[in-house]
Amino acid sequence: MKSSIVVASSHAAPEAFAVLRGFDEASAIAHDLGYDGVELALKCAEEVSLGSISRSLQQRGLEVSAISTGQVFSSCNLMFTDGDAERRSALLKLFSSFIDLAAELGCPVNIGRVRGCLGDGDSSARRMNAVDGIRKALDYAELKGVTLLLEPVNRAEIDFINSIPDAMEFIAALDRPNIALMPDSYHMSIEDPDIASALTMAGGLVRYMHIADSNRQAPGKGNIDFRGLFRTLRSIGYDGWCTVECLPVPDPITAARESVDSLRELFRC
Ligand code: LER
Ligand code: MN
Repeated sequence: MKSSIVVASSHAAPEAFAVLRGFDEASAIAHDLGYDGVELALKCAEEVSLGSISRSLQQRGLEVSAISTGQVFSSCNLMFTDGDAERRSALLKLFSSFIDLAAELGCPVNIGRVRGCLGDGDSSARRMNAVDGIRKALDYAELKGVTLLLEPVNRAEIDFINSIPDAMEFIAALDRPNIALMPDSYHMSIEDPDIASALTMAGGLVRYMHIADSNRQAPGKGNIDFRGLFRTLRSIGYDGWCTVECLPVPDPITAARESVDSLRELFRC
């Protein structure tokens, strides 16, 4: 397995859920702490320049594990369920540029909160908007050789696709080959009553992991049984990225250091 950490621009709001901020400084810290890669949390693809980010990472021997897109929801208020066709097409345009960047960097793109909310009343039209929009994004991504990763997110943040079974059902409805699952241990600790059996049920659909403890702090600071979780990951043949997405407490560098120290031990256990 490989370790990665979420990084965002120095202007990113707390809702970006990035541990480190400022792409170049963050890459230097990730490298010094011994991470294998960074996840770029972006509001739009233009936040980074392909040339300079590639140089900055290559110099340090780091990979980009994924592009994540939560700020498109939390800062730009765009979402696939939106009832407004113009806003949906603005989102698709923005997503296409993430896919172009991901094709260059050789990484997947996440769909977290950006799938959107359903709200009250009849939700079938909003759900269908999400199916249609995400299928269009998947078709474009397939042309570019990119995989999209659907992340279940707990009900306090979004009212649509909260648990592993919700995400598996939605992935089946999408009926496309280039979509897989990005479980987040923090969200699972809220929504999936038994983390081990949910991961076992998902099996080969699991292609990426977000790691934070039950209080969204570094692994080991809450009450998730991470040894059990990693045993389960190995039992389903998972050998991919484990990306730290914890709160930057007591400060970003301490959180990043404690997390990678835990991951190193968990990779061995
Ligand atoms: C949000 O809680 C989260 O976990 C992100 O990775 C998805 O937007
Ligand atoms: Mn996450």
